[in-house]
Amino acid sequence: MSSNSFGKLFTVTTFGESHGPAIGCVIDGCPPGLAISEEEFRQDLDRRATGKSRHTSQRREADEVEILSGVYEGKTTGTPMALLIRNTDQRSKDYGDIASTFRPGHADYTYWQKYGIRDPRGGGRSSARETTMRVAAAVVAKKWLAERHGVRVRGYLAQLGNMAPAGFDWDAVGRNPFFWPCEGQVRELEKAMDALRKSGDSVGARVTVVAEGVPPGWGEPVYGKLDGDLAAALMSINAVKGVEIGDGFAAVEQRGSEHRDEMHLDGFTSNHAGGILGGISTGQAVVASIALKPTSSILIPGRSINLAGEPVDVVTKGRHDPCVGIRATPIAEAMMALVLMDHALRHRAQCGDVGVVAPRIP
Ligand code: EPS
Repeated sequence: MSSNSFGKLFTVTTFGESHGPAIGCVIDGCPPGLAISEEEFRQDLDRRATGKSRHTSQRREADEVEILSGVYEGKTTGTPMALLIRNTDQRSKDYGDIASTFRPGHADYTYWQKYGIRDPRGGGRSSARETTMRVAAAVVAKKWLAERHGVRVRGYLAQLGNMAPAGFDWDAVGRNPFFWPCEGQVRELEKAMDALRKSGDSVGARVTVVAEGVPPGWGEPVYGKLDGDLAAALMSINAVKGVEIGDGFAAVEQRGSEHRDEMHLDGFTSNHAGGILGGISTGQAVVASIALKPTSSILIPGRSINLAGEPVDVVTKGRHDPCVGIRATPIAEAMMALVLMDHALRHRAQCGDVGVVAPRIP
């Protein structure tokens, strides 16, 4: 089976299942000389992890990264970096019933139809546990992008069900378990999530991710557009059903005179394009949003079928997230960073000699 790798020059391959002994990734193409230690993975892995608040899955994983290769005396060597995280808190008995039924709205059914065999424990390969390794790989990418280009990638929860932020403060995002940019609403979110959890149901969410400091020129027309690669990378995150770049679908109702970002020698007047024109970065912030569906593993019985082809009611036991979007912010940041890293190297390979071309809008 292929398609567990992505990127052309900064290539990430992930492997592992939610209830297997370990998950891991191999990063190939990391530039040599980047200082990196196992401790540096801690912060982002903790931001993404389960069991950090009552509003997410209560599975408790240590998520300790072991660097198996590609680093010598604290620096990347340019050879493949293998990262490993051992699974320690699997509770596979929760999935006893799922082995012979299909959760409505879950990949259970399509994996079965495709392969004729599946690991039902914790969703196996289709589990959001896999995103741990994306976040780990992106720690390397984020560090290189920041050091080499001053790029900063950060995200926030832009909608939870029908609730939208009433204000915006980047500093607030890191101070609550929702990655919510308006501190005054956190209590309200907690109440909504408590009620949702008690009801046994789930809800969708929207996450926005912003990369500042991206220079103009990254992205390759026509089949390697920066927005095309970003859309594919973001869409590959579990539960994602929609991706927008910049104004996205709001552009449908806009006029050209409104949507275009006017240029002055001292800056752009707006950023409806989300920092990408013709598949190439403009130098403005790259902005993307994702829509995440409500978790399909819920306590409310749903009609389905079993392996014997009989109608059944399915109730999912286990330690599930009532809103997967709550933990998706670091994952979306990771996918943005990995795509940018790949494109930074691709731009350097083909156009590194072009240098800065005048005029340039700051
Ligand atoms: C998940 C189901 C839960 C989550 C898991 C994602 O797993 P389990 O049923 O095994 O407890 O805890 O998330 C993680 C373990 C993680 O690290 O993100 C699912 O069905 O996708």
